[in-house]
Amino acid sequence: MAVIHARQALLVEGWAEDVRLTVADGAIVEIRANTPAAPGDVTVDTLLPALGNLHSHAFQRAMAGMTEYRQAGRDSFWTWRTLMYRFMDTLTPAQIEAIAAQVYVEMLEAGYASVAEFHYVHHQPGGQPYDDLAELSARIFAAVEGTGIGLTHLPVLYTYGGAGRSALKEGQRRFGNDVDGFSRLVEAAEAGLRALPGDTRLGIAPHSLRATAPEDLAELLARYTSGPMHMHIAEQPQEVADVRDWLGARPVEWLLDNVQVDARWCLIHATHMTPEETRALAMTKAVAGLCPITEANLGDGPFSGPDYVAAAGRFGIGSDSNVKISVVEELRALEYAQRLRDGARNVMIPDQGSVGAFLYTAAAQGGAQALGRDAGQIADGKLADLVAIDTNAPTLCALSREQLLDGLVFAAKDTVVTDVWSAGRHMVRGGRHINRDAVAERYRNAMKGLLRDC
Ligand code: NGQ
Ligand code: ZN
Repeated sequence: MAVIHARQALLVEGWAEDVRLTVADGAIVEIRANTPAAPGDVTVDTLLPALGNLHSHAFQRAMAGMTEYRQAGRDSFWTWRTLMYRFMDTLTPAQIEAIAAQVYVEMLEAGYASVAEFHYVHHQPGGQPYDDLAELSARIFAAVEGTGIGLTHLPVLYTYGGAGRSALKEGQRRFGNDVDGFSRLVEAAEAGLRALPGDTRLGIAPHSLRATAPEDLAELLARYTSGPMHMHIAEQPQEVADVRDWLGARPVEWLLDNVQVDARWCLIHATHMTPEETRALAMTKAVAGLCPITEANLGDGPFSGPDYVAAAGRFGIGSDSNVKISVVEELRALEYAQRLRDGARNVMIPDQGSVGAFLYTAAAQGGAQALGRDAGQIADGKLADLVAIDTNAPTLCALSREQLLDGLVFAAKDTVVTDVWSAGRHMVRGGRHINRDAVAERYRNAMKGLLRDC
């Protein structure tokens, strides 16, 4: 059992002062406001629910900064993807583990308590399965154990190279499974998952409409009837056109017409939607998995924010390619993309009010839903996914409580984060992950090996 004392905390009912919060078995078991700290309490300034990161491909972190060099001709999402495939193709299990550990340290230090790892590199270079089918899932689990982040593991079904059941291309062989092979892989991963803490979750991720097919998707949904279901959708105009040529409807339109999309679903990106698709998606109670930094980096486009939030659509944020891991910058980029497109301010909110508070609290709840985690709010019985920030920082010190989340989202640096707990595991203290140096050293060594080999 541990007790945290916060000068102020954002509870479900709103702000409270002098809050003593008791944590047992990873969950919040008691909250008392207007109560002074007792000896032995961990004392912090301002306590908030910590966000879940709803979309990550951990290994892509290691190529941050390597794809920003303009080649002859026009670079695009698709040329980036070719470079990513090439980079991915030499990664060893040990390198994947070292990279994931570094990524998870950075996520925790940024204020994420948990991550949905959208895991699609399954096989050896060339496509031969490892002796343990779930070898690379096991490497993710090892990184999770070493860093204390909460995991929703999402093994990915990736069967085809593109829309219309085309064969996997050269760079995609490490991803490939049919539905039966995929089920065996999930089974193998489940054994390893059971050794992780009780807040760990398993979900399923058909990669995208283009990497699967209608009959396979139906079979997948028949086999896995509960738990999170994540899929990339409508990220690029070319993908929208390819799916329309193949299935006769736009990706989001097709999915909503053919599959029971509900609150277990998280649709990643959902960038290119008509107003009708946007409203229809909002009605399903699924979460839109927005990854604004990556979407900007890859040239995807801005999300249809105004229509979606007006229809009470749920959303959360993900760091996707992990080119930059930052909660505050992710939320900032989401709102700024809307402002740049619309020539307006304070867009991503349905009514009047604090945009920062709306973005932060909506993303906390949407992220928790997408990860299948009973978290996202500070309340009795919820997982203790918590982040403490220092409101004495110059970027925040002049703000009233009502302005604080606006300051956090629009002005602050990640360095205002002092402490992070994931299901009660106190992994960040004084702004540093408790294993930061050892994990970074292992990462540097892994990168030296990687650069030698490729
Ligand atoms: C991914 N990236 O899963 O990492 C994809 C590219 C693919 C984004 N969708 C891989 N941003 O499409 O095969
Ligand atoms: Zn992705």
